[in-house]
Amino acid sequence: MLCPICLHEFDWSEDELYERTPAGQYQRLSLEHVTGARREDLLRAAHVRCPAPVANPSLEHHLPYTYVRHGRPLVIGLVGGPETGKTHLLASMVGAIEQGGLRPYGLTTDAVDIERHAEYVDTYVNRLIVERETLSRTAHRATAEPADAFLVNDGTHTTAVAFFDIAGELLRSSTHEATRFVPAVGGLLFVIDAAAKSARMGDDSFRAVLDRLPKTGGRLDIPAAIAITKSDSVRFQAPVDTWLYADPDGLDPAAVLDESRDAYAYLYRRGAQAWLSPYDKCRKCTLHFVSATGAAPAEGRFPRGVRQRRVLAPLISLFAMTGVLRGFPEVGI
Ligand SMILES: Nc1nc2c(ncn2[C@@H]2O[C@H](COP(=O)(O)OP(=O)(O)OP(=O)(O)O)[C@@H](O)[C@H]2O)c(=O)[nH]1
Ligand SMILES: [Mg+2]
Ligand SMILES: [Zn+2]
Repeated sequence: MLCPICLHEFDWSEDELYERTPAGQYQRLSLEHVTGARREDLLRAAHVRCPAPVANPSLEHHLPYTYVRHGRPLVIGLVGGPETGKTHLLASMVGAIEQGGLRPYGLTTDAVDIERHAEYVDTYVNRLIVERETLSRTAHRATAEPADAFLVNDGTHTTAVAFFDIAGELLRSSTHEATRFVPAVGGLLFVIDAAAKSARMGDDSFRAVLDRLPKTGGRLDIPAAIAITKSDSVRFQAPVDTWLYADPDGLDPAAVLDESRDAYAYLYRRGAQAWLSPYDKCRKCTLHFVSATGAAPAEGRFPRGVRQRRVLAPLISLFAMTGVLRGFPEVGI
């Protein structure tokens, strides 16, 4: 197993499981003589301790058993500069998943860690979608843990998928502790702010992350999707309007290719070639117009409600390129 928090590789066994107490501590969980539904129920909330040596007990960490049980997880990293819209995009994507947005693709989901997922939904998704409030900039932390994680089942197999979303400034560094998940990523979600003024400069976080990952023949084998978010702010420009209001159901590789081509041309025309570096560097990369909120906030709120557009398209594309979603023709250009 690969620990997504510290990148330690370890073996684990079912005899050493932990449960979380209401106070947030971990204590040994004994499943001796526990069978049937009760056992399954306890297992769903059980944790495995990462055995990596730590300098300080506060750095000790546990991973949900459901996360390690399904083989190697898919780690998806959101990459983009400060305030590009990463946190709103992830909250909006999780909101769309909660509303059954993956069902048309034959995918079902469960939380990896029920409590943590509930906490994420409460502090991010509900705040944005129910309370209609903007989310805060992501705090600088010394370590990174997944923001949220799901078990995704495509009808034949289950993959654990974990999302990392750290502050944009920290992504520029290749040594900061919070970026430790970078070498473990199996899918990259690059986020571009459609409303950004200075397109020519590109994005330091793209460069830092791309430089750090292994390449063969000068290119990366890690699939990438580029989400041009806040597309609502440029929605009257062709061809953004066509794609932003397109019918989102179903995965049509031809449509993915067409949208990628249009989005590439759109960025190119704006002189944003530097933003296209993920496309140049990754063997498989798709581009998408999305909007996490449907409109810009006014005084920290979305008074007319949050209407996300096409936020699951980049995710579906990543799922198809990484094999989480099988039974669909290859996508990726
Ligand atoms: N118009 C519009 N504004 C958005 C959208 N998504 C996010 N925003 C706004 O963009 C700003 C930054 O969004 P965040 O999600 O916090 O950006 P971030 O990339 O997580 O920023 P850091 O955490 O600092 O790296 C906020 O004021 C949001 O309200 C969108 O889809 N459309
Ligand atoms: Mg953020
Ligand atoms: Zn670890």
